[in-house]
Amino acid sequence: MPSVSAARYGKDNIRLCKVIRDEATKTQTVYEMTVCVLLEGAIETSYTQADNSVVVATDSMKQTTYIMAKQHPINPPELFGSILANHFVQKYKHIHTAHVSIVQHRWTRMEIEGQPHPHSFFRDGAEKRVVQADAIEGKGIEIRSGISDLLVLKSTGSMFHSFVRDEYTALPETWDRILSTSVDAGWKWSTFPTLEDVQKEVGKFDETHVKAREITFRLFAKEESPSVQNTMYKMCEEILAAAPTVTDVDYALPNKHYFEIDLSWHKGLKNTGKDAEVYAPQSDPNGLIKCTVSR
Ligand code: AZA
Repeated sequence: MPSVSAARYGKDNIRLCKVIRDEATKTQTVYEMTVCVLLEGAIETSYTQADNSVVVATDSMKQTTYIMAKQHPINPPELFGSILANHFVQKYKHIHTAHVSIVQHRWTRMEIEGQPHPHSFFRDGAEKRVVQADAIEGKGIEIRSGISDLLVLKSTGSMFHSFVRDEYTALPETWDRILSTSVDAGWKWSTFPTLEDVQKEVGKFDETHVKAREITFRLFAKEESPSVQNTMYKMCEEILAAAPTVTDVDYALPNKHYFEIDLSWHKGLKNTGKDAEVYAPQSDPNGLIKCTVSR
């Protein structure tokens, strides 16, 4: 007899924007995010017996997201994700876990004639702040904060040598290469027993986001990197040291290769090794290096 061994459902790609108006300073602030809500619980009969009495409609999840955004702060996204996830497990007896993921998009304030503009913003890159907040009945709220799509490149200060060399190896060793990646990093917080515990720690979320970004940039830029693996491990170590209530840090870094181009066939033109100036950026295939470092 088959049975449902795992099920969750919800609304994905809920887009919302909130404008905060500070009347005192006549300054406005804009937050934009894309939210996914997925619920788990005693919902098997909706699959096996067409029993919709256990189904909170995905449209209701979307409406709830708008209402919660109206009634509560949406920044930091860790807090908003926790409020929203907690709402679903508190409100519906048969819902035991609510998974909320948030992608916060950048709206950076314009500087006009040297002054921050009160209500105009621009998208300064594809980088996103991401949050996964899961409210689990009987356990609490689990949060992973992170950064995604942060594209970085250094034109020197990166090596890769002494790797396995055998009959399958074509890659030459290098002591000086371009290193480029799109940073996808995350840090998991020790479980918050209640929503109040998330609220108590609310200042930590922005602070740790800024620190993790600073650590990522600084180590990327300053390290004489022997490999992506080693550099990302050092980033994880520093984030763990900087944030005592973070239990695990993870990175996923694609290695966006820039190949040297041998132009010696053309009148002996030198463009490799120390003479390399013109490179061929590769879109695929790419290396993909991942790790999780736990306290
Ligand atoms: N790590 C690197 O930093 N560069 C590489 C790898 C690797 O595992 N493989 N090819 N190039």
